[in-house]
Amino acid sequence: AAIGVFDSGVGGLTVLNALRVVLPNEHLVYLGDTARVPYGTKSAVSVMRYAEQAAAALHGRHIKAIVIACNTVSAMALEHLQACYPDIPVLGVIEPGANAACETTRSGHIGVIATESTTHNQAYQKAILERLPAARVRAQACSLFVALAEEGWHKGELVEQIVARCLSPLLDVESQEALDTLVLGCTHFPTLRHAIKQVVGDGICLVDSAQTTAVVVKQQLAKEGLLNPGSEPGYLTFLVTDGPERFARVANNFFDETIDPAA
Ligand code: DGN
Repeated sequence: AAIGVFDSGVGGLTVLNALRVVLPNEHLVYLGDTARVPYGTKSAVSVMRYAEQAAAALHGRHIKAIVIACNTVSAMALEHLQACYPDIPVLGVIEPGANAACETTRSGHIGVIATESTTHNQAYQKAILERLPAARVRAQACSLFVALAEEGWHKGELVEQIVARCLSPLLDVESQEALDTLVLGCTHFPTLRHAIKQVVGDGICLVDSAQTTAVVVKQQLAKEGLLNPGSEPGYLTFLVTDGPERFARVANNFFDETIDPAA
């Protein structure tokens, strides 16, 4: 059986990339809810309903696990989906990201950048403080990065200027302690990693929740005896709720393999 992966659109492809590297023999079915993206500015009630529908569509394909490859959905609907599907592992991106941040930080001063909904919901802040009660977490919504990433504006002077402007409330060291760790708490942000690193400098470690999630998925499948025993490369299936051509085109900015819009 395959692993079902879903996101509001193309962003979850950064998680899919990481899953391909860590689990090359697993079959993966990716669902992008392109008809309703972005989720990052929608209410919790709507995100919950969208998540239920996406998970039901994947579950109908007899998958063995669900990976919520979206920070906004993980923040709002992880527990709900786990309760809906107690028969299979349902994993999100927030806990692995929060864990990695706690392992990375030395000073305990952690920044989180995400969509408006994720920062407002405080899921990262809560998950980090549960593990590291002495941590000081500052979160900043950077919704503009989503548009930059989708347009393929990943680096260069102009992108760095925008990144610097958006991150300035987190980086202002006159009025607060300097951060030593910054969590990329939105699926789109790993594509801007280079520009973000240029702006924050060497003193701040970036934590990519896509990478850490893939490792946790592997550990969980191994624990439950669900890993594919074969050594053949796993197949990829893509499902979208709207605009397969646009999905395939924008996916080039996120995914290391080429997607055939007709497939
Ligand atoms: N996938 C969303 C997230 O990780 O929060 C970002 C895209 C969106 O829906 N705005």
